[in-house]
Amino acid sequence: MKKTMFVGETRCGKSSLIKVLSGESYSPRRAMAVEHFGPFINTPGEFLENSWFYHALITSSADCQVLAIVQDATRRASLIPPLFTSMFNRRVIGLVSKIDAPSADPVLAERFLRQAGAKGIIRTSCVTGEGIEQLLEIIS
Ligand SMILES: Nc1nc2c(ncn2[C@@H]2O[C@H](COP(=O)(O)OP(=O)(O)OP(=O)(O)O)[C@@H](O)[C@H]2O)c(=O)[nH]1
Ligand SMILES: [Mg+2]
Repeated sequence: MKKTMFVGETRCGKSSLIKVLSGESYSPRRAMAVEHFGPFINTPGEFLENSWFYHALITSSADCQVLAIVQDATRRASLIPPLFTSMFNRRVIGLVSKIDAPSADPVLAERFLRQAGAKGIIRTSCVTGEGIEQLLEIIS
C-alpha cells in the first residue's frame, strides 16, 4: 500500500474514508495533530482551513506517496484554494466524498477539486462503498 495522506475540510469525511480503507479498525480522534495509521496519514481539517497551517501539511506530505484531497459533495462551497496542489511535490488525487447523501452535488465537488489541481478524481461513499475499490487500486 502506498503511503497516502488525506487533506480536506473539517467533517468532510477523511477519517471515515481511512476507516473503510483500513477495514474498520481505525478509531479516529479529534486531535489537532497529524495522525499516522498504517499506510494512512490523517490531517486535521483546520490545517486546510487556515493557511498559516499549510507549512504543516507540506512538511507531512514529505512522508507520503499519494496526496488525497477530499471535497464533501454536500457542501456548496470549498475552502480548497485554486492550484492548492501545486504546493506539493507529490501525486495528488481528488476524492469526492458522501455521494450517497440526498443533497450531494458531485459535479460541483469535482469542479472544486479540478480547480485545486487534482488530476484523477474518484467519487466515493463510505455508506454504500462506492469508489472504495477504485481508490484501493490506485493506492495499492
Ligand atoms: N452520508 C455520508 N456521510 C458520511 C460519509 N463519510 C462521512 N460521513 C459523515 O460525515 C461526518 C464527518 O465524517 P468524518 O470522517 O469524521 O470527517 P473528517 O474529515 O475526519 O472530520 P475532521 O476529523 O473533524 O476534520 C460524520 O458524521 C460521518 O458519519 C459518507 O460517505 N456518506
Ligand atoms: Mg477526522
